[in-house]
Amino acid sequence: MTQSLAPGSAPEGVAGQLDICPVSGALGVEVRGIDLNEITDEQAARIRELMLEHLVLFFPGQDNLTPKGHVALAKRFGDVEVHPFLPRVKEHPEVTRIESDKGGKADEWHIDVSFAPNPPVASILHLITCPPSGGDTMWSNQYLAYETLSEPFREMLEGLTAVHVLKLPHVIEMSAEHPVVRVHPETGRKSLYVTRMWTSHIPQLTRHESDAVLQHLFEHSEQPSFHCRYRWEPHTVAIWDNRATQHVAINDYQEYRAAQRVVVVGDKPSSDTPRRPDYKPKADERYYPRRINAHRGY
Ligand SMILES: O=C(O)CCC(=O)C(=O)O
Repeated sequence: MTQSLAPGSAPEGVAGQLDICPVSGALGVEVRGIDLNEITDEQAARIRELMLEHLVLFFPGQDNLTPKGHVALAKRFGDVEVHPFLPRVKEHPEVTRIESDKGGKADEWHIDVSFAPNPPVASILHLITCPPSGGDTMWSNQYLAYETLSEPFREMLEGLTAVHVLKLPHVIEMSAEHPVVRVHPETGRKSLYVTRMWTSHIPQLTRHESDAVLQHLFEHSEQPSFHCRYRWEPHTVAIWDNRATQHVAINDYQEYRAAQRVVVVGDKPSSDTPRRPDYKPKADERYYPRRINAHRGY
């Protein structure tokens, strides 16, 4: 399908035509006909619109994209931030380098940097080197995850929060509390906002309740009918909405794989219901210690 840019925007030849092809029924489109190294205001607006609609966009053939261009692209969508601990590209601290031979295999479902008070709104990943086979990445649509829960279960989740923790002993510790169901600030839609890699517990529940609810939400939100799976070619760029998706890099290869990522700074996730600010768990139901993710030490 070839779609023109936003109605009334620049004529063909100036802003050009975008060729858009769905990757799955749940989310994700491949977009061709644009050079991300230098985009116009109209193209930036159209990309944002497409991201809000499809949640993850793939741009193959971006061989020209330099680290400088990558940062400039991200700045079209907001401020960019330096990752708290991942390796950085020399002279471009905003560009995180993810290399398989240095442990850069994000092979558990996660939302980027959800342990921060203001997790990124969007992430932009540039695949530099791909293994000959394998190394795909999957995304899951968290609007669908929320909308397919039963109404009583959704009601139970409203107003609850979850704690997201990063704990690397002797390196860094960060944590943040966010709504379990967040309201997207641009679309107004609700999505599930818990993730296996970072979410430790729901502080308003007992340990057993929290473990059981989170286990169910992890399994529910990771199910294949909410996914797209992308087979990378070198110099494909992905842009995703980090507020309504989670993702996982499949660890099924031995060879070298490298990618570079820039994230766009976010706002504080919000919900449209009270967050039980006065709630105090009784001492004997206080959450401690947790079994889900116990291997991480939280
Ligand atoms: O390497 C990938 O495909 C995904 C990397 C990732 O999980 C991330 O950038 O957060």
